[in-house]
Amino acid sequence: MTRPGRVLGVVCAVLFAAATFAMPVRGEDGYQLWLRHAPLSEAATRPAVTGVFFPGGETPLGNSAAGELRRGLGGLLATPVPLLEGVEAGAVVLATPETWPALADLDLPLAGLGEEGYLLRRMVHDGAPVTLIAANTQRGLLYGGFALLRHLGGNGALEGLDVASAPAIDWRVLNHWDNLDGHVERGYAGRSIWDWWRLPGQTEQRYVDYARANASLGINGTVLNNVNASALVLTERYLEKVAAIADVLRPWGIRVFLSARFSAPRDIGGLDTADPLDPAVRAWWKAKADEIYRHVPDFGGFLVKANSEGQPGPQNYGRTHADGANLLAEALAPHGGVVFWRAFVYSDTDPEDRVKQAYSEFQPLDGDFADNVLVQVKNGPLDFQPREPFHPLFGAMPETPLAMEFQVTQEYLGFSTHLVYLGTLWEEVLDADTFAAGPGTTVARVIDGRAQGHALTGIAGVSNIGSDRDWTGHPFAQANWYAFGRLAWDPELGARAIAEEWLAQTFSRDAEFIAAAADLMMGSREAAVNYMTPLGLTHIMGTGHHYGPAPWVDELGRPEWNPTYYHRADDSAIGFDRTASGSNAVAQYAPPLAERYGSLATTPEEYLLWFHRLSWDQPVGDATLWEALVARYDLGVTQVRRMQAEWAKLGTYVDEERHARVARFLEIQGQEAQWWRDACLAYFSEVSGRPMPEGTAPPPHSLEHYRSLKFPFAPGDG
Ligand code: BDP
Repeated sequence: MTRPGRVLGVVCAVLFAAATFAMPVRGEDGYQLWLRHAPLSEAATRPAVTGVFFPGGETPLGNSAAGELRRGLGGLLATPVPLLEGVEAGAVVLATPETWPALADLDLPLAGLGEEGYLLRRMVHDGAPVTLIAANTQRGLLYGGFALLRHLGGNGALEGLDVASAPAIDWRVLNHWDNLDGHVERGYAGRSIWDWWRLPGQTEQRYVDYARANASLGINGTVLNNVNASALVLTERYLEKVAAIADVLRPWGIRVFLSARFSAPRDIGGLDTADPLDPAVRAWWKAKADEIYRHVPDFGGFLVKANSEGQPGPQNYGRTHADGANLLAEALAPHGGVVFWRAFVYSDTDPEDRVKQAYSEFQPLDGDFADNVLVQVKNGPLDFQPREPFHPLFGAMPETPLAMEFQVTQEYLGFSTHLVYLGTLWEEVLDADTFAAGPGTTVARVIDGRAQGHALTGIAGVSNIGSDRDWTGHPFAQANWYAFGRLAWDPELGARAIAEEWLAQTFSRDAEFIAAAADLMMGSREAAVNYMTPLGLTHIMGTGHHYGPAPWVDELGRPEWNPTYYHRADDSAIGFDRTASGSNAVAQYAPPLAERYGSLATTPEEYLLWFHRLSWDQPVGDATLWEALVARYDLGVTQVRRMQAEWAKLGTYVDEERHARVARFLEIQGQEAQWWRDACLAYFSEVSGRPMPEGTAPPPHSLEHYRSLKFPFAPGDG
């Protein structure tokens, strides 16, 4: 380096250090998500890293990997991290066997890591202590780099580092329910991040930062548009826009998918039918797929909602879901694309218990789907409720790869106003034992393909991302995006460990802070269940927008849209009998579970009213059912008050801006929890004819008051 260069370097380092050191004390707006890379506090204990050795060549993925690693390490170490010309003491080596032949001599277990896995290892090379990030591909290096940053960002040490990791599931995909006009169905964080109007000419830095955040978790696909799809997205004009987004996401390993409207051949193709067995329709989809791949050579494929809630589908022509899925699969197959075909169906003419319908329709089609089709199943048989048992299709279609669909956006869990950490909900589902291939056949093992030997695997999360500066509206809703990505990579990770990682990177690495804030997160979903739908109640929210309580609604056009359909409360009993004496939905589960849920004595309390219809006087623990219900609602409110008090104590660890924002949201959550409790108890007290138990507070308003509340501008409506 020449003298002026050296001086400039020193000045830059000082400025850089000053800027990054300043980060935690300044108010933060949350834009950086978990990628803040705030300086490790004790300079003396910072890992001795001198730079990044990246004998990579100039591939887009490799450049992303090396650039992001330098950026992240620079933040953590509060000093710029240079690219090195060779291996030296303190180097982080970022290499594949192709780019650095020395790897071959090291006898590393790379073979099992596939296309996406990575290895992190502390080692001595030619006498120099170095940190190795090794992978078979540049994509693996990208994920490995982020893994090292996550490790260090969570106070992890370099010494002794030895990690090998590969994703359990192939397709780890976000589903955006974003309309082409910018409205996000069930979106609570502003408008769509995709500015379809300005595309393709203008792309935004936000697209890059979106891609970085997803890549940091290993998310490798994104469906850009709503499942309630407009066929317009498949027209030339929009495909150019799609291609522009794909170009931005590609260097971060993310492939673009589209939701396809099944009637597109009619809507935009000039045909008079969309019958999947019609040769002209088949030819149209083939030509359309070819056209898409001309714009986006690595296009991922289609997501389809068909014959569900008014969407067109193969049944309009007397065909099956398999006929429909296979039509699109055939068009995509020559290009390597896949179809995610959703199983979220219930019919407007079928009087069968709604939670049974998807199984009844799809299970008989097992084995009929083409090889590049995944059937995408929501986590529970109803619809993303605060608590449901797992969907009985998991395990019941051994010949068909099933993809999991989780809802990251909090449609039924307080929008982005409530702090509800969903890691625990998803862990509960993934760990559930289906017994499909004997005990231990967890949902996780079904979707990662191990239980039934599937090579093609997938998991989808309905995104909670919007144009809000902090992406998700509530600072803690970022944790749900994060947890989805981490569980998609490894569905056997623990929700608490994920929460702790996220907290350390997002707020503070202080152990006391992490312990307290993780406690708060871990209890938050159960609190929401308690103040919304305890003891197995479900689907009692407001009509249309799904905001707030409305258990009284009974006049909607279709029976299964009404809360009264689900809770069935009258003056003698409450709950839905799904045992053999009722709808027998229990029979859709493997025998050990059918038996467990079929008997009141063995049904866990959290599913009581989901599976059983019970007298208000039914003993539950030491109380009657009515008393237990009131106690649960009260507990939910108390839990939120406790969350408020706990958060208030954590002010010293978090920048003022985000601390205050969370505190205000918790205040709203407390008011809304109280409202849920009061409105539901006012209603159930009236239908049951039971007074509030002694020692409990009567709802402050009449039932009429709660019924009269209207929310015409609630966000996210469909
Ligand atoms: C429901 C949502 C609706 C979605 C539907 C779906 O209310 O907006 O379109 O799920 O998943 O929960 O298709």
